[in-house]
Amino acid sequence: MQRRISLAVVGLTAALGAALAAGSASAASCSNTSSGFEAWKADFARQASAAGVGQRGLEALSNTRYSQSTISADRNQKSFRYSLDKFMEIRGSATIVRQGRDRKARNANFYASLERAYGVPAGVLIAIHGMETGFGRFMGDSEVVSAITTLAFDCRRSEFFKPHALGALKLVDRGSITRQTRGAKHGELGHTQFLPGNALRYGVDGNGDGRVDFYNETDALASTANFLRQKGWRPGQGYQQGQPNFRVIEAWNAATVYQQAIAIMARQIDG
Ligand SMILES: [Ca+2]
Repeated sequence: MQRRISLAVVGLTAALGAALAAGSASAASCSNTSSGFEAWKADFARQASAAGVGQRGLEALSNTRYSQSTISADRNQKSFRYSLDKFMEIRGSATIVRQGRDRKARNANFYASLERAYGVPAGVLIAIHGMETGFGRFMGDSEVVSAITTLAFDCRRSEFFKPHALGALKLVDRGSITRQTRGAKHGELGHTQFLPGNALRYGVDGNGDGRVDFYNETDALASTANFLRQKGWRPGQGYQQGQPNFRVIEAWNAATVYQQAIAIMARQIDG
């Protein structure tokens, strides 16, 4: 009996030792500068592998560079301090609405097919597309995998960005992006600027070519509609403030003026 207890204690001690070793191995810490990025990457690679990231994703991770421009942009976010009117003016809402109506008229069947499939009307998708990238004209010039990995390493919002960094690596595995793919400063992808974790989760192959490509307009808009549907969009219900689908627009972007602007522009586009 004594002997068995001793063995149990030894076993427990060994388990504790292993747990402590694992704890220290996974504790490569975040930083507010580039210092320690390479050591953190090596540790994050182990976490990524355990989370199911494959060889291509891990290679992309090893090739990432600390993105100072992403951190500079992250330290200097200002646009949502504006009033709604000022925000809409600065973001060119009148132009988005005018061009958006034209896009809807020229591609009526396409937008109707998205509404049949996902229940989301054209105006909402077009307003988001216009607001995010000027209908695909400005999709960003930051390397997505480096940007999102840098944000996962940075201490300010590490826990928020880590799942998106893992998402980006899995998108590389799937062939949706490569390590050279460029997006916005926070790693947002393609026509409607999905964060990588959302791209992984909600992306759909809208044009049926076997690949989910957020730089293809059809795939990007179908994925956006799918995101909104999965977040609770109710077909046929209103999306202005106070109506059931406004809270789904809230799920797309956390900034109130952005949500209000989308609802207003979408109504003007939908007529
Ligand atoms: Ca596709």
